[in-house]
Amino acid sequence: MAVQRTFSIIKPDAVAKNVVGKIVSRFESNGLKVVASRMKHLSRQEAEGFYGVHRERPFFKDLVEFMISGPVVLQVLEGEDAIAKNRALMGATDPKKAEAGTIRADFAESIDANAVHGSDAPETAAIEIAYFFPACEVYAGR
Ligand code: RTP
Ligand code: MG
Repeated sequence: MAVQRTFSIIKPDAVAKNVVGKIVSRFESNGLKVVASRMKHLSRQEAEGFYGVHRERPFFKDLVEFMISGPVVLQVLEGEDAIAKNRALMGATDPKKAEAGTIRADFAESIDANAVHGSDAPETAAIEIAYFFPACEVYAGR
């Protein structure tokens, strides 16, 4: 498997619970390296644009409201098989269904307040990274 980059958001619930370091530590101890990082309180427009693929879904409005309810941590993670690896570390979307030991099982409250976002494919990772980080703010991991 090749080295990949994936886009991560530590969502407002996890920032409010003060578990940013614990979550980043899971990335780092599983072979993912932080190569870009910024804290930001998203505007409504930014959140709607980011989650544009979900615009027609019934949960879209709640999702946007939640994502702008407080600051988030935006990061690019780099490593072997980074996209699938991050998804595995995150666990299922609904924390009640997330495997024990995953980030969502350990830190998420609900399907809305579910602690983290991670890209689901190489194409979306590239789009999501570029949405928040100019290339000059993403640093080589090795
Ligand atoms: P994410 O994009 O945040 O990494 O999560 P995901 O791939 O596991 O889930 P996705 O289907 O992309 O949905 C994006 C976010 O929308 C919220 N959601 N709510 N109430 C619902 O049925 C529902 N379904 C999804 C979640 O916060 C999910 O992370
Ligand atoms: Mg998704």
